[in-house]
Amino acid sequence: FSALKHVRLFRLFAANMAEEAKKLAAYAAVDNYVQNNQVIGVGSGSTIVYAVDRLAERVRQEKLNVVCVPTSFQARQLILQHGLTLSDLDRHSELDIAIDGADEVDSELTLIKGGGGCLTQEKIVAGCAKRFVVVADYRKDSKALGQQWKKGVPIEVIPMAYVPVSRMIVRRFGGETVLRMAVSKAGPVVTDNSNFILDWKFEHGQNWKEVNTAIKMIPGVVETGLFVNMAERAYFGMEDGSVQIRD
Ligand code: ABF
Repeated sequence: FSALKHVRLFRLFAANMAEEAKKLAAYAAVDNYVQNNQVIGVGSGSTIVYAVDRLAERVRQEKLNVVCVPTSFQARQLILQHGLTLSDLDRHSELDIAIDGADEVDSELTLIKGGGGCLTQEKIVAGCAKRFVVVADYRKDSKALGQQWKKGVPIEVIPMAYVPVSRMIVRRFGGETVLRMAVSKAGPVVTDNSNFILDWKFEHGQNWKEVNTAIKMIPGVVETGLFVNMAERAYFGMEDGSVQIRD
């Protein structure tokens, strides 16, 4: 075996372990939170795919009557593909639960979200839910934000404002911002709401509540990927096959 093959095998092993962990967390959350006659907010990302799998399974097996409100185009597609009942905030503005992934979860259940670019709709849906639950693998668990997720806090901005918003954030809070580019590098990422995303690489030790409020006050900022005092619980799938709960 060459060293390269060892590295490849290890990466494959680690990726499989993370997928298994996502599934464990997602299944645990759906099994503990979902009940008949609920309106459920469906998050975005790769962990939520397992949650929707499990939700659809339970709906079929237990003949549950649930309605799903998506947080993104991806979530909408997932709901439709699984034959679940699709709704929206016009028809269901109060949700029983919302389940979503995260990029990082700190010890206080403050989250960084928006690595997938859907932070605004995710925050709106989570804000309409009586209970908001996070599903994640062990790599998202951290004591303080920035220890695990290195890409910074995503901030959705109105396109014409991305330069002044960027300047104001850096002047006030330090760090640096990067305009998120499409994989092709041909242009910026455009969100489901036709906006741009700035990834703010912050300095450690921020007061997230204050920072979130202050950034939201900057004209041109639509939303931040900081979720403060929103999640009531996080499920982490662990490397050893267990599930850890943080309340
Ligand atoms: C969304 O998907 C996010 O806000 C977060 O960026 C991401 C998590 O994705 P994954 O489950 O793929 O890690 O919920």
